Amino acid sequence: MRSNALDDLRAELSARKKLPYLVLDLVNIRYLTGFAGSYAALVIDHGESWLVSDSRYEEYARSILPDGVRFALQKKDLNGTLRKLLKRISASRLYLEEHGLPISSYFAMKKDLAPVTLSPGGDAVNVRRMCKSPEELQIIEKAVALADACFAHLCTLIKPGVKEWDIAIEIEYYYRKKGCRRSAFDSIVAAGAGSSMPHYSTSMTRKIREGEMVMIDMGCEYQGYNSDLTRTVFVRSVAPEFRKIYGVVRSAQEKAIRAIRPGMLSGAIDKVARDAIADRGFGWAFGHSLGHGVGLEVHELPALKARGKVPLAPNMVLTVEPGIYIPGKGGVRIEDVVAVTESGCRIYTKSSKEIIVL
Ligand SMILES: [Mn+2]
Repeated sequence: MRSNALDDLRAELSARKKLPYLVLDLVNIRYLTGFAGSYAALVIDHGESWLVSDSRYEEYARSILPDGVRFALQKKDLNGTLRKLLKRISASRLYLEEHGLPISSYFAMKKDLAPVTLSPGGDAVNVRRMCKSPEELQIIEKAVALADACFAHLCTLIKPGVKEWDIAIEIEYYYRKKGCRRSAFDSIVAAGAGSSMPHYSTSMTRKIREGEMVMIDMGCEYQGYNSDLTRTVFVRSVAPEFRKIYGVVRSAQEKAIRAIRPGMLSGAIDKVARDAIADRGFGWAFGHSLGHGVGLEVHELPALKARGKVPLAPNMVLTVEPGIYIPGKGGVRIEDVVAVTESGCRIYTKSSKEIIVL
């Protein structure tokens, strides 16, 4: 939860005449209120806000909700509770955070809340979440440090004969042992040719062999915030082709990081890395976007993608993760997390980008 986030959002929505506003995205509700349960809706209005949830969460919600947010117990269904609330504040219109609302729920809501009109409310919370508070930055930096420490630990375990799956399990164990509730996503441990698939599914049986690369993409969720780290290491030796590819990826990644500063468009950063890779003849082998925001979600706004139109701003936290993938042979990806500063960016990730041979 970010303190003041709800007040700041309310002021923005009020200025844009978008109150009352309904938030259904649970991550956004957590950001605004601290509520971390699995079922809730949040109605934001001028004076007060209401968190709607059911009896499973009543005691918990009442104990953590900040001033200005009241608890509304849903006895039957959400729409019935919303109807009562909207009547109480004499609302004739409700603005919706549209993303993630199933079409079926939308039609049911439209019918059940009539004559209240439903209107698109835009994506105000996700947009606000792009720029982190000092407290959020601190937690993310710690989450990144845990990923770095985990990677250093893995480097002591990777050797010929070890299964991808064993490394993946070690990642889970390490993070939980260090106080993380979970890893940020299913860790990717891809040995040899499997590493040519950017989102390879870690094998339970595949053993790491001498002369292969191992691509590891993993992150943790620490105090609600995520990290994301990719390194590609080599086992015993490095094939000349992949030594070259590693150099191309690394220099593209470092160029993109050097280009990050407030005012640059997200798409322009993507282009720096994409052009650097294309100039070396590997443009065809880098298909995904360069990176993404990281915070309460491991993938959030802004997307560092081709033609991305988001101007970077201080305190955005981004991944920078170009890769080159050669089908049937293998791939290299290098990913750091950086925070945009007033004049450039700070690299949170400390793991080495030199070629690592284990
Ligand atoms: Mn990533």
